[in-house]
Amino acid sequence: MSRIALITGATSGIGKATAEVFARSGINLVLCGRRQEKLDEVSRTVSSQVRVTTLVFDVRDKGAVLAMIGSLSDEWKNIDILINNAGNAHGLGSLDEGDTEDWDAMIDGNVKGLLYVSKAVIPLMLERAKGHIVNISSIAGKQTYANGTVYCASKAAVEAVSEGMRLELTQHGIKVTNVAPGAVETEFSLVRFKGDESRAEKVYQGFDPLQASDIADAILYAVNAPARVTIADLTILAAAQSAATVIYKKQ
Ligand code: NDP
Ligand code: 8X3
Repeated sequence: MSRIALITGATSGIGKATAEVFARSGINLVLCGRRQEKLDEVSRTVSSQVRVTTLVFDVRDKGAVLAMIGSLSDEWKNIDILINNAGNAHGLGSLDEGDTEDWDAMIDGNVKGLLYVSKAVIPLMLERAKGHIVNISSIAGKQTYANGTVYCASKAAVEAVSEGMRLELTQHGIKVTNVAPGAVETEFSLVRFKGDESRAEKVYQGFDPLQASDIADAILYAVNAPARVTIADLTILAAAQSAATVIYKKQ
């Protein structure tokens, strides 16, 4: 089989777009997410181009992560590329008023979930002395903004994990790429604002936001770089965005 990529958060947004872009490049796919019906939809879209299998689990559930990835057949365990993409922001508010369940969702999903998936996949890469891990961080991992403190902290942790992984894994032939997008129009804001569509839409109004495919194209570039090249860190902003909270919007 040609290359295999395992993508978390493949049901929507950046993960789904990465699945589509990878499929067009002949990369076989292990698609992961919590929503089976969405995974099936993405799987149907790409299955004429590459081989696909799906795994349904919540990245916060350590047992499920290890069991589901462990349940892959020997052939599918030959994972060449891991896209650690699953994650979300939950809420936007000050620490004193913040909902601790939102904090748990962000720290458990964006940080611990990424670690659990990596713990399941890294030994498979070490056995073959090759692999490429792409961690989806955020501009929020590089620049903290008020009312987003916990989300920003979770993404700052991803930045640290990317650095640590590169320090540990380079000697074993495993590349690590950290991708830090700015504002991408996906389900991200809908999740952050708990289904409030008009509030979510406003985030992307008045400028031309990044599309999920823009990030997917950059990920493909990183995983297709020559063997001698590691794309260590990519920060990708909309042309109208100059910092985490600075977006030039037309009135
Ligand atoms: P979406 O909401 O469109 O996609 C999030 C994906 O993550 C979904 O497929 C969702 O799948 C999955 N996911 C979320 N929580 C869990 C969980 N606990 N267990 C398993 N899967 C989970 O948003 P994006 O595509 O924008 O987000 C993808 C990544 O990009 C996230 O890490 C986000 O923080 C990051 N990012 C997004 C930016 C943006 O502006 N959109 C900017 C910078 C970074 P399901 O619900 O089916 O489980
Ligand atoms: C998502 C981008 O700036 O809304 O990570 O936090 S931002």
